[in-house]
Amino acid sequence: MKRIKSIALVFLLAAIAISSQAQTYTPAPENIKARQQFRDDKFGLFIHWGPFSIPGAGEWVMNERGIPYNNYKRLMDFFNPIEFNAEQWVSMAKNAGMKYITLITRHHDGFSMWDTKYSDYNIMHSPYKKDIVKMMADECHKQGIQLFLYYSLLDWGRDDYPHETGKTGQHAGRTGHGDYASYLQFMKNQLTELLTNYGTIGGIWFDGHWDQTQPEGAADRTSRINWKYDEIYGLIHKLQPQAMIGNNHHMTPFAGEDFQMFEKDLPGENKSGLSFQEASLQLPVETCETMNNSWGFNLNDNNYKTVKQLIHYLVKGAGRDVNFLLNVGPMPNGKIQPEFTDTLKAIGQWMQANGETIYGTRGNIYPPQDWGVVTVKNKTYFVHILQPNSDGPIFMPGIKGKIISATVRGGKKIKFKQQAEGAFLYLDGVQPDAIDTIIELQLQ
Ligand code: FHN
Repeated sequence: MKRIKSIALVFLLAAIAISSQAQTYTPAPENIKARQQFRDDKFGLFIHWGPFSIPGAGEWVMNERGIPYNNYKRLMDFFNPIEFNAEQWVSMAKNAGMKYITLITRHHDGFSMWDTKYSDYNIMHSPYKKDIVKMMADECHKQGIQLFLYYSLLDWGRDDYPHETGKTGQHAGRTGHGDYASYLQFMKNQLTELLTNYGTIGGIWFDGHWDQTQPEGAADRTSRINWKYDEIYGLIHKLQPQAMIGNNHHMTPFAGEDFQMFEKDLPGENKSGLSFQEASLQLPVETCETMNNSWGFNLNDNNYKTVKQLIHYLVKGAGRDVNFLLNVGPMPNGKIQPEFTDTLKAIGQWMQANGETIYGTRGNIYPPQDWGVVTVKNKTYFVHILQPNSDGPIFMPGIKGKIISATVRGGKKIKFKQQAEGAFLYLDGVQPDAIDTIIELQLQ
């Protein structure tokens, strides 16, 4: 009896130690530095790619069409992206003005895009037989751009994933019981590979937590399983302390996370129905969005966003201190469709000319207005006029600090008037820019 009591006490103390460890996570100095860098970088490329690209119907095709896993898995035998060229993808991102890339390493269909020892359902067993994560990591390191890795917590194929309580993947044909201890060990093994064999990693982008919760917006969003994030996050921070952890659970950040993400919304909006959460005031924030309406390659989706729409999203994000992760879904042969590459090129040209008003700036210093947003660097306010309302002046209510000059970017000085309730910027004779008229205010 005494022995049982002391064993129970040991377990209790271990549990307290683990949970207090999670709650008292102190990011390493290199992680704090990485967060600042991330805030400065502002713009990244998201890549949704894998055998799911083959049917050309988006990355949820298995689930949406109710394809049993054993049939779906055959896609691996046709995944042979001989046109893939890591150098071209990374250059394309850099030329678009992007400072990091977030690559799918394993999406919900469970296919691993690297040479993993822990699952046979991986790129080395496809006809391509080359480690895509390695090629991308090497190229990113060569070209000096950060690589983040997307990793799905949810798996539509594995028997040990707790599928009985999952919302999706119910037509996969699994009959056995989930076993989270086994699945957790599998994820830890794979994450160890990703954080050991591919050099410095910018961060891990988790997705799929929502598979085990009530729908978005429900009052109770507690998870049906204990994911043991303290173990997962602890492992990542131990292996690469600078690597930033984000989890697309669409909730307030959990202990141990280093950035927060929104999906298809800026904080404060909820057009997607996925964004009921408040934006974190402590952690860097990112939002991701698609070029058309799909993440993975979709033959039937021509709803392309315009260059102007995407630049506006980027600028509005920067004004709110939010990074923009813009997605492409490459084709199964490894090429990226021209509609995407053309748009990225045009965004890159804009960033070339105006990146100074975005990179390294901070937002949320001056609140968004109907006409646009303000990004700030030291004593310079970049006033981004995205929707010039009328011929009248731009009014900046409640602006703090004394304005000493106002200049159209790359052009002439303009008149302004500052009084107790705010400042007026007079745009008389200023030709509005088709995308963004930027006024630089110098403050004392
Ligand atoms: O189900 C995924 C989806 O396929 C895609 O990866 C997006 C990207 O944010 N996240 C999930 C939906 O929330």
